[in-house]
Amino acid sequence: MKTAYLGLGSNLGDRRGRLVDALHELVVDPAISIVRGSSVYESTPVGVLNQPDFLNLVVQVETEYQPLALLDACLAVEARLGRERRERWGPRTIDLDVLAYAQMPWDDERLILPHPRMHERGFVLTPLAEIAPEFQLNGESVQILAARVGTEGLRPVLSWGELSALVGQRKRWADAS
Ligand code: GSY
Repeated sequence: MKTAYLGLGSNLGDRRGRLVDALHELVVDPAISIVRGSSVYESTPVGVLNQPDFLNLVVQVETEYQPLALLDACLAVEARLGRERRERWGPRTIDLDVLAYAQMPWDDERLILPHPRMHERGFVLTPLAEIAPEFQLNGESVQILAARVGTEGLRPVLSWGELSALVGQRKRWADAS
């Protein structure tokens, strides 16, 4: 089993509902266990600015998947949730990014680890610092990087406890139907 970090985001439609659905998909995957999650942050868009605000969070998972299989599992979740993305940096119903896989670097045409832009993104670093402040990225701790980038444009809107309760309800509903 390896520890990995996944970033989740949504800025189209029922954003919180899509995050709950995506986490439920991870929960029912026997090769993935969610160990902890951050609060959910509403965040102003980075990159293409003229799009709706995102909801973002980060989860720590234990997984039997190797990095590319974990990427495929994330892409499969996006596909099952009917991901819509009209342009590369534009709005999307659901986004699951593999941010890091243990301390293992990876670099091929499908996946670069750690995620090449995460060290400059507050919407990744602030939630990641909640759950893994000492995690090392390019020789610096997430806590230091998060403090440097700051929290401008980020508003905590839901705790991990509240979100995981919604995921539990979603699972009970799925199990009963
Ligand atoms: O892969 C990240 C998608 N994305 C986001 C995001 O998730 N949150 C914010 N705040 N801005 C973003 N820009 C892009 S692209």
